[in-house]
Amino acid sequence: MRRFSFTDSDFQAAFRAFLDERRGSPADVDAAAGEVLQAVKAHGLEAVLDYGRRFDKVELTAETIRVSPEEIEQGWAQTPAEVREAIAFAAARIRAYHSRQRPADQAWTDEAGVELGWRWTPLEAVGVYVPGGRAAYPSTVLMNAVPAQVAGVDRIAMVTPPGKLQPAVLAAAKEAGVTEIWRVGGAQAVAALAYGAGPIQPVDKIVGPGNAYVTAAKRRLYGVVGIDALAGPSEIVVVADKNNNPDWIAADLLSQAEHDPAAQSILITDDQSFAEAVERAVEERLKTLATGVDAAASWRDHGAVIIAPLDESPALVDAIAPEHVEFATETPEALSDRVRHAGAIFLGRVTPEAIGDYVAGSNHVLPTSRAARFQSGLSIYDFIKRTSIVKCDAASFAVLGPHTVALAEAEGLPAHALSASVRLRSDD
Ligand code: HSO
Ligand code: ZN
Repeated sequence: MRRFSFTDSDFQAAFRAFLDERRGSPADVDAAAGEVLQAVKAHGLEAVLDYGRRFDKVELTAETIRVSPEEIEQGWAQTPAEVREAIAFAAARIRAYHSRQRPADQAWTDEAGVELGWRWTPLEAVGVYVPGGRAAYPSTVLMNAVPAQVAGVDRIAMVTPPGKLQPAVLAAAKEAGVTEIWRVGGAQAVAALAYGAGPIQPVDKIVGPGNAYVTAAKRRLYGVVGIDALAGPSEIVVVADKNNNPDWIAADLLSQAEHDPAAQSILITDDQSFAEAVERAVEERLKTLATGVDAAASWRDHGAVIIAPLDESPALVDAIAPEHVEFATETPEALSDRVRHAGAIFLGRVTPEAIGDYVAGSNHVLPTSRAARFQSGLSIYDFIKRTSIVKCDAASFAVLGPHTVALAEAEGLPAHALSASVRLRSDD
């Protein structure tokens, strides 16, 4: 953990250097992902099954690679009732929040008499990557699949690494109405979704977080398919005054640190002794946290405490452009309204970021690694697209046609000019 003080003469440079430090992702991942993509493109299902054998130590076939409807039902049945209830509660809230994002089509006639507008249509087929192991989060299934469903996507195909499927992940899939689930992970899963492989039909866009190989594969396949943002390690900034319980703030910092040793948690406060109390509380909690090893590594290597006037916090947050920021102060909006670059903002002392991870209804797939400067969190806009619509009549074409001819000739494109001029002439 690094300590910074806003009043230090070298603060700006030191803080910038800290933000520029790389987190995670070894360099050779990209080439390895590229090889996997080539193999799946060339050999389809055979390559996918072969990677399953080599990387995941499983023997699958064209039949067993798909999770059966009975298994999904079993997962639901094996999930404790209170978890099932929470999944249903979260799904309903995510559905409600994202339903409000649905934009209207537009149609109007402008002053030249041209009929103009646009129409939104859903994507046909979307793949959702769900990581295996500890990061197999039922909440992530909901955060990806529910907005796709709200958008009206026809087919949602989920992929997840082979091995014991967590019942709660299957329960979340069932709640979200996902019935197509494939046992394939890593870059080969992304390739199978993009190119198709045996029974796995290709999709139009791939969303969902994954490890460095999955992210590298998505980056490479952009263009063959659409992708969502490139997921990086989780981040949180907590802006807190001294009237907070240090233990609560410590828990918030740890809530993102526990995701990944490369995660980043930053406290901004104006009170030195409060900062020290939070640091002590973090150390205390780390002693017993089941995820303590990862959380401690994240806090040690990438954590920071910044002592600064709270009035400076919006500018500091903008410089960090974090995935999440909490304002645990008396009048949080006074500061948060001045923030421009953040994936999600959590206001007040009783709105921990974890609420947003699960049940607020807002999406927890958010821009990381300073992408909040140019990107929003996952929404229904990731699953719809806009088609523009234009209609001229003879009168409005007479207004637009000559300008089209002029620009086409200026661009040296005579056929363009012709397709306007023939119509202008035929009208006289
Ligand atoms: N905070 C994570 C999402 C998540 N949290 C899933 C818990 N489960 C995104 O940065
Ligand atoms: Zn989280």
